[in-house]
Amino acid sequence: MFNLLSQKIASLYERITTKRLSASQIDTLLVDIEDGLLQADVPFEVVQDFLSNIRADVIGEAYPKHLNAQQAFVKILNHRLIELLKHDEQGLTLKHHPTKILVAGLQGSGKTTTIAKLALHCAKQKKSVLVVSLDVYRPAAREQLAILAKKVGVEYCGDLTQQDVLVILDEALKRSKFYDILIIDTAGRTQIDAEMMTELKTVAQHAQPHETLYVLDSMAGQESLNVAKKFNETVTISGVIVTKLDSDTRAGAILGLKTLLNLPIKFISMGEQVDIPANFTVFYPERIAQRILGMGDILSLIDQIEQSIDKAKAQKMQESMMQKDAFNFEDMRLQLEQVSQMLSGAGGLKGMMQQIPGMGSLAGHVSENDANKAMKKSIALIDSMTPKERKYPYLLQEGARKARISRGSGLTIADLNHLIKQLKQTSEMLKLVKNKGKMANMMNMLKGKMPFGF
Ligand SMILES: Nc1nc2c(ncn2[C@@H]2O[C@H](COP(=O)(O)OP(=O)(O)O)[C@@H](O)[C@H]2O)c(=O)[nH]1
Ligand SMILES: [Mg+2]
Repeated sequence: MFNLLSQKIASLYERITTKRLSASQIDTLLVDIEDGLLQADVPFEVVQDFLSNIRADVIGEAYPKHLNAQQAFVKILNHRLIELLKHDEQGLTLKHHPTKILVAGLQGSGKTTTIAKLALHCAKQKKSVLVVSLDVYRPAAREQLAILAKKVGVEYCGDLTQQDVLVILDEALKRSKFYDILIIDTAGRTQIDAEMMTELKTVAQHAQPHETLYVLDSMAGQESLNVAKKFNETVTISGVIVTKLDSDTRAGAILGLKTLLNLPIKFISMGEQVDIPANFTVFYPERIAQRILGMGDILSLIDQIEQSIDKAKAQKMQESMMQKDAFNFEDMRLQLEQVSQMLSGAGGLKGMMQQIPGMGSLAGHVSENDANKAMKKSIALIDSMTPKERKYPYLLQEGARKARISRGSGLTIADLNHLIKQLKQTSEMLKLVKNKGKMANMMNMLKGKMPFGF
């Protein structure tokens, strides 16, 4: 899947020869990306959104200045692709006992095959699994599941001659008390019909499933999104399993699941064999994005570059704190950057405070917003200073410099004075600690990452 798109992106990558991506350059690239996405069957609306985001990244703040133009191009694309695929909702909720999973979708989409794969996936996590099929309409549909269940070593439940769907379901619900998981297979039609939807709704009301998974055939194209929408209106879908990703199809429709339907993909499935674990895997947006981009080595190179930049910055800060008496605005800028990076990853300020022994109780008293604002203000002020001023804070005794900096940052002289005071306090605190020989201790405690004023 996505082979053509990957090839297209690779050829665009080759065409970037300048050091920097300009806005006009990106416009020509975007035309080709648009082509590639539409050819891959990505829905038009999704493509337009995607392109305008990429464009904004190239001309805006998000441009990765530490990378060359080729790398920046890959990084931006990768980030936006992941964003298209990543949903807050991930994985299965298996906390109930038994956890009831209802599986729905069109006929031939791969429901029965996928259920066997899912059952094996759960069994591998030491869960006992019971499966049942309510497809009483197609001859041998239930036998198919019974045979596949045996193949992957899980129980099949039910009398294969019973024709009443709710009787079969009731029996399965009763027996499921002895299992961790019950997976319910349902009947499908080649296209949606009212009768089938009514039955599905009744089944769902009766079974009260914890997860309702929709099986989406990646070969079905964009129409599959409309069908998913109809299913979602009938029984609330909690996740999607995308099947037949082994086939050479234009699987672009799956890029619309989150944006257009707000549905999370939970698993991807490939191959007809049910007992090969690699044929059924948890969905990782990063991996699919990488498959679309086809630029694994460049992405890991970018990773390495970014890690070494972070390391070098941390090293520099540590050295300057250990060796110099005075703490300057350069150091402060570095710390602020690290703190804000850390905050964005640690569940925000409160999340971070809760992880620090003794600070948990304070977490309730801080305002995330205020802290963010203060941090942004400080950074804006420091960015308006000349390199010399950042290095030698005593220069800021001059009124003209103060006026220029506050103007440049759009803030007031009072804001700047406040920042200077903070710098002095930190500097003094550091000297004090250092003199007492407790630097190592403090560094340990703060791990070089604590913001000022805490
Ligand atoms: N290549 C491929 N074939 C699949 C996959 N999943 C299911 N199939 C095939 O698709 C056909 C329909 O599958 P089935 O599970 O019976 O679909 P159902 O009608 O939704 O229950 C069968 O021939 C399966 O072997 C897959 O991921 N890849
Ligand atoms: Mg079936």
